[in-house]
Amino acid sequence: RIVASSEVEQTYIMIKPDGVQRGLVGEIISRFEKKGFLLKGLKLFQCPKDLAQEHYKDLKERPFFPNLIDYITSGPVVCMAWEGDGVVASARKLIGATNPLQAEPGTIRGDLAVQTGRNVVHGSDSPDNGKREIEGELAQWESVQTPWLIE
Ligand code: RTP
Repeated sequence: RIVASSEVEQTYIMIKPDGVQRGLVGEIISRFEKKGFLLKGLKLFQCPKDLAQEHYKDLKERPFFPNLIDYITSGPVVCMAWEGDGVVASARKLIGATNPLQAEPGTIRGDLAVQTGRNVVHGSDSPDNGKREIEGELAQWESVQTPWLIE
C-alpha cells in the first residue's frame, strides 16, 4: 500500500532541555524507533522565548508558566516529527503521564523522570496539533518501507 505522506498521521515530539543535558536523546529516539514509527525530521534547536510562549500559549494563565518558559528555553531541545498510523495517541502512551511520579513504569517519563517541571519530553495531544506543530518544517524524502513492519 502506498500512502502519500500528507495522509499519514504525524506527531511533534520534543526532547526538552533536561533530556538533552542528561544524555537521554538516544534512549528516547530509540523507544520510538523500536515501536516502529518513522522519523521524518529532526533538529537540535535553541528555542527563542517568543516561540516557547506561542507553543505553550494555552497555559499562559497558569502559575507555573514563567518557570515553564525559562525551562524550555534554558538549553537546546531536540525537535522531531514522527509518522505512522495512530502515532499521536501511541506517542502519548509511550511518553506517559505529565507527572512522572504518576507515569507507568515502561513509559519514558515513568522510567526517566521524577518531576512535572522536568519531564524530559513533549508530544502533540491531537492529530491537528501534530500537523500544526510540524507545519512547514519538513524536507520531502522517501523512506523505503518494508512489509515486515506495515502490511
Ligand atoms: P507537554 O505539552 O509538554 O507534552 O505536556 P503535557 O501535555 O503532558 O502537559 P500539559 O498540561 O500540556 O503541560 C505542559 C508542560 O508544562 C509543564 N507543567 N508544569 N509545575 C507544574 O505544575 C506544571 N504543570 C505542567 C510540564 O513540563 C508539562 O509537560
